[in-house]
Amino acid sequence: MAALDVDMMKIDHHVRNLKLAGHVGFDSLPDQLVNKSVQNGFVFNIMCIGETGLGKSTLMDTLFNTSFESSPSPHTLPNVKLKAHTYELQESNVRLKLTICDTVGYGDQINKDDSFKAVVDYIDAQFEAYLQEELKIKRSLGTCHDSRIHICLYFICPTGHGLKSLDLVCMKKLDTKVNIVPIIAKADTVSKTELQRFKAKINQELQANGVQIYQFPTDDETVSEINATMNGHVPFAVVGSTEFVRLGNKMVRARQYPWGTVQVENESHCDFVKLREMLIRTNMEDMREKTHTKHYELYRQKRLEQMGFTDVDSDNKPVSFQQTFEAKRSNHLAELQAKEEEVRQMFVQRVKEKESELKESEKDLHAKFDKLKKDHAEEKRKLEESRKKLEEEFVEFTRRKTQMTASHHTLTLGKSKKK
Ligand SMILES: Nc1nc2c(ncn2[C@@H]2O[C@H](COP(=O)(O)OP(=O)(O)OP(=O)(O)O)[C@@H](O)[C@H]2O)c(=O)[nH]1
Ligand SMILES: [Mg+2]
Repeated sequence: MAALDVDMMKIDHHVRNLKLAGHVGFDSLPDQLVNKSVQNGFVFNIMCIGETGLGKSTLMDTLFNTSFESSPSPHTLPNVKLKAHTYELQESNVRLKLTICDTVGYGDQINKDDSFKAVVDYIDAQFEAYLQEELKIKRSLGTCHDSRIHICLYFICPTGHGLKSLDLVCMKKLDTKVNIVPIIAKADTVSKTELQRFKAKINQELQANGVQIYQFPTDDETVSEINATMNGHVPFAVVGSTEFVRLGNKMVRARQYPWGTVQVENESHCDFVKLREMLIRTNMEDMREKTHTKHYELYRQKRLEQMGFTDVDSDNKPVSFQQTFEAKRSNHLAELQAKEEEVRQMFVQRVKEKESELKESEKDLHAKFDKLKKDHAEEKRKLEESRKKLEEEFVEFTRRKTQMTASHHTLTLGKSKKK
């Protein structure tokens, strides 16, 4: 390891500019990259957060111009769940592995304190799965399915009054974990003038609460102008539909009402086209990249720090992975030894306690035995005494009896002489 460090220090890092004498061919690198990406296909994961029946599934069908065949959710679930489905889509020769993750039962509970928790846990679980794959010795990041959420479409209820507290709490919890794009759902239910006020109110509330929503990037000059304009239209007011009406010689997605028709793709009717343009046609790659370089990076950094890894020590000197590992290993060993010592001490203490308990009971037993012995001797002595007394009494009795018998005999003899 030390030898390697010394060798690396000898490398001259000075870079010189050289001119090529002719065509070499590495100018095809961007094309090679495109070919490779097309061959591998792309992955994109969308999360839809919104109350039950707010038009999440309809909007996904509208956005990808297909039918994902979802079933409506009940309003009576005791807690929020997340449901993810993955689809393979193809447009021209580009394959897209699309995962749509839906909240089920969001905002339906009386106590909404934990509604966002399931969402946060789900996003973290996808990051954790990727991190665990990255930390393996044999990694298969290229082939394993990347399930990290690239965009979170937050469906705002078209009340016209601003955001609900659940909306703010949830978006605040998520803004460091995922690219949030808030949208006003079922925008055909809000009038044109109301909508402008509603949008302004939402933006002001987001700002006042410090919620960082996803900004379409303006650093790439090919899209900077359109993205900057679109940033000014957020939150997009969208309408979704699974029904089609004939417009000229074309069938278009629309919602029909007794007083007229809302055309989903008509920019004067709603912002659906803007949303599709921003999410799918212009910034899909940016959202994939931001997820990896910003949100995942933050998660990874926090987790590695939690595990005890660090880039620099307390003196701001670089610490290598191996040093951290060795420090952690010796810490762990020291902890183990301390634990072992503690267990040993506890064992010795327990043995001592048990020993003194046994000694105590042995002493008790001895005392009891001595007392019994003494009692027994006392009893024996008393019995001996009574026996002696009885014997004496018996001797006395026998003596008296003999005496009595003798005197009775003399008396009888005297009487018979008189006759
Ligand atoms: N007015 C109006 N109604 C809509 C819109 N989008 C969907 N709907 C209607 O709202 C109802 C619910 O739509 P879904 O797409 O099933 O809503 P969801 O959010 O997926 O519902 P769950 O999955 O059950 O939570 C359906 O009757 C749709 O036709 C919209 O943009 N405007
Ligand atoms: Mg649905």
